[in-house]
Amino acid sequence: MARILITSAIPYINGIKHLGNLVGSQLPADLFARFNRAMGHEVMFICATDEHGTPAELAAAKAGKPVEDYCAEMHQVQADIAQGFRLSFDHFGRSSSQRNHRLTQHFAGKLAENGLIAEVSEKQVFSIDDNRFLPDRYITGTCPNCGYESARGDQCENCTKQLDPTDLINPRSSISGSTNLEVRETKHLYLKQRALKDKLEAWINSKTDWPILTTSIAKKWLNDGDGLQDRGITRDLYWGIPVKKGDQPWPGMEGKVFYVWFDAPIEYIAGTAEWADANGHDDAAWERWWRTDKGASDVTYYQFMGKDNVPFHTLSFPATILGSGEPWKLVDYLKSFNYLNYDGGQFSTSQGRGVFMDQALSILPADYWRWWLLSHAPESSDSEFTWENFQTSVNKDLADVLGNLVSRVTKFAVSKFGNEVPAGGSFGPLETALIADLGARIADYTRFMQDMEVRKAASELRAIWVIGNEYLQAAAPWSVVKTDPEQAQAIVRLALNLIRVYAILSAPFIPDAAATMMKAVGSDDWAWPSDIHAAMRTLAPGHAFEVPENLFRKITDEERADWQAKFSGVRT
Ligand code: B3M
Ligand code: ZN
Repeated sequence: MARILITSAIPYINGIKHLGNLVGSQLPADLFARFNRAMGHEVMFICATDEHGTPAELAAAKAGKPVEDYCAEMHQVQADIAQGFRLSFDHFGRSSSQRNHRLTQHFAGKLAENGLIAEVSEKQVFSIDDNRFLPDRYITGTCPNCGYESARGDQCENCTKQLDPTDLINPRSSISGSTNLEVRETKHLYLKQRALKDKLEAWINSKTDWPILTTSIAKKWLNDGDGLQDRGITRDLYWGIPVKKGDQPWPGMEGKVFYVWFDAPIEYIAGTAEWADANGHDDAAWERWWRTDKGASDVTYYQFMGKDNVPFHTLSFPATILGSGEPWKLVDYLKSFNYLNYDGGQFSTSQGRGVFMDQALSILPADYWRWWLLSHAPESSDSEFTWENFQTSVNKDLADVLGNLVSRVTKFAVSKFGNEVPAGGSFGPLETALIADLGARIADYTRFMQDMEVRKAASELRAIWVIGNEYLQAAAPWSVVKTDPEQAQAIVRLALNLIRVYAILSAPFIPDAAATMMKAVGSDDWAWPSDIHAAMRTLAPGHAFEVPENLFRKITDEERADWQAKFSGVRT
């Protein structure tokens, strides 16, 4: 039994995520967590809300609420939606937790002790019309690297370059649009990433098994221009983690907070500590996941995120960890995703374009979305959501192939032989061939899941469903029963066992349908079918089963057209 630590990029608190965000981090992380639990491994799966920074302050102001209240409410909203999508976090934390305050201040203190923090008097953009310093994200301008005209002060969305606001050409306030900006002097802390370049480079170079998408982004920014830049890690804001050196005050930094991207990844650790607190465990319980001197050396740590978050996880966060000089766990495997596009354009939170998580659940249950999103995960390139494609996948894969098999088998079995697994006959050549084919395909499926090859795993699973249908078609128990009822019983017995095996294999993708299937065959044995011969005989003659409710309904052309129209505009 292995120990597997999994984190998903933590969603910003302001607003609800769209399906593109979901498929780029939380959903594939959940798939992987469910699979590893099914394999019998010990899993710790952590996510949280990313609560600090100006977007939260501004959203709270817009809602007319204190930012603390706004964040508490939005955290609950996101937690409920996560539950709606069956995201099986061991803990869904909050980056504003006291745990994260203490850990973030701890890391800053260690970095200072190790000479890796510089105090820099710097010039910062002040918006005269808005009467405030403008944080990075709230300055828009032209990217000096690629010329994109709507680059934000922290990062260019177009070329992923991490930026400082003063790098932007023709800057303007994103709050008011005002160009009436001036530069004022203020003191900030900088993390001397440059001093850690060799260590970071050696570490990244050692990751030969990482997806190309991940390492290419990491290496690009490691060697960009004059190399890795030192990064400002403090801000002039009210809402955030107060700047302290461990638990000591930091002279000259009064009234300032840490930059949201400094504290957000530390929340992966803090979220695990929050898990321990919430479950009445001591510190040792979470430290054994994170401290290699306290049991974490046998943990394998996987991170999931969209490609825009890769630089922060391959450079900035590892710089914090390495720079601390303490034995904290670094990520072992970083799975990153391209973008999912929406119906001929981009999903966009700021423009309210696309389908958002709450809207998706209001029209169809989680499994429908989980299946489509994961089977079309933007792994090797960007992919696109269209309503036609969604309708086709749901109707074919889920309703025609899987749902239909389950309902046909159980209904036929009950009508001919009653609601117990029939005892007659024995497996012949068709059954032997199916079992051999299943064994080979399950081995492939298991490997794809282990390797986080999400699309390949989905298409193998689909193929596994298809061969079951083909077998039934060929075995034709509804004809055989007329001439050889014993043989029809053997076919039914195999097919009922097949439903159980499908429940186990499908559960990471479509957990609700899997639970319904397992319940229908009257079993609670979720052991991974590594031994397919045994697995196809688990439900013995006399074992009771029932006909489940219809697993999946089809999407009609009318519904598709309705939804397409309903979600064509912009969410306000
Ligand atoms: N909150 C970006 C996002 O929500 C950011 C990720 C933080 S991971 C530590 O997409
Ligand atoms: Zn750019």
